[in-house]
Amino acid sequence: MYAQLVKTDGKGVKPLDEMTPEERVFQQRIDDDQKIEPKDWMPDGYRKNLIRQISQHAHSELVGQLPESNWITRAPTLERKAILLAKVQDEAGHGLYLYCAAETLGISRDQMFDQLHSGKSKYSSIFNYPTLTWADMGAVGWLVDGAAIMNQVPLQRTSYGPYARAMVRICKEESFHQRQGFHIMMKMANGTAAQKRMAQDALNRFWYPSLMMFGPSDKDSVHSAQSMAWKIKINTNDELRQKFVDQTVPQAEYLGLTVPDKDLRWNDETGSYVFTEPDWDEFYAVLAGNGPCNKERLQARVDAWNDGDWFREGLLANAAKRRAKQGEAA
Ligand code: FAQ
Repeated sequence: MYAQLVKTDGKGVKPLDEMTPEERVFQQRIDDDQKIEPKDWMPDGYRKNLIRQISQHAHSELVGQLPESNWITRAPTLERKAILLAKVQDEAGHGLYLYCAAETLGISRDQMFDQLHSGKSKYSSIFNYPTLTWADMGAVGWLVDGAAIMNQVPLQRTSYGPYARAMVRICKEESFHQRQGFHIMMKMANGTAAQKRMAQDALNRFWYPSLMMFGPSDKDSVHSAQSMAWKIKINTNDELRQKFVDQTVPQAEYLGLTVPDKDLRWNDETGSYVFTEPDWDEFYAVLAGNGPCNKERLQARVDAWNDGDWFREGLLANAAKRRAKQGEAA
């Protein structure tokens, strides 16, 4: 159904009758909901677009560990510490599945890290905001993982097999992450007056950055039309943002917290909430590297890479030794 919209050069729409025979067969496979696998023929644009999206997703998982790992040593109880530790480790695992999925498209892990460290490749804007209080751990789990799941559940049906399969396990784990965040919010919102204030403050600060996670509004989305034609994306940014608002507002009400949007209202006709859009100037400023924590986050990743240099060298030296020994034995 999307065949008429397909752009293969990333610049213009390529009508069906201008496609090469290979492109037509490929599009038909997508339209028939067949999975594309690493050794299958695929248009260059499909490969590039997938590498872009999957690697940015992988980077988000890695950078996404930073705001939460900041709180592991300060978690209020041993149980909370163990849960947070497990969650942060899960995010590292998600990064690894995603890097592996991207590698099947012909890019190396080193190249992807280089793109992250040089600023060529993005990671999710949300992780450029600070986590100031323990309630922020609740807000991150509830809202940030909640938004991540909203986006990632449909991605289990994405057209590229390795990406779709990685998403299955990731979604299961994200679901636990969302619940542990909501549980923290429940405790805080039903705690002392000071704890409730902290919970409200966390919601105030994380609400709009969470809405931004879904990307620019559809009219400004560069990749949506192409990505949806290829089923790299299943929904538009605005569709998912709306679903997230519709799901989350009643949860905030249940917590006794107020969504920081004075114009928020239910629309009986559409059966959904009318809400205020995020400040898109702020969104683009964060994307351009000018968010509250951009420099700190990227520096932490670059430092981790540089600090691990001796370890990578050791592994390579050991591998070379083993190969040499095997050569001698042969
Ligand atoms: N932040 O044309 P579109 C997580 C960029 S989940 C930064 O609409 P697209 C779990 C976009 O890349 C978070 N950049 O783009 C976790 C493009 O720039 P480019 C990660 C953004 O790709 C939870 C430009 O704007 N999830 O980490 C953002 O069709 C808790 C134009 O935008 C995923 O990556 C943004 N928010 O739609 C971990 C899910 N939005 O590449 C730890 C998979 C847009 O041309 C703790 N990705 N941009 O330079 C997607 O679904 C899509 O890539 C979107 C963006 C929806 C993110």
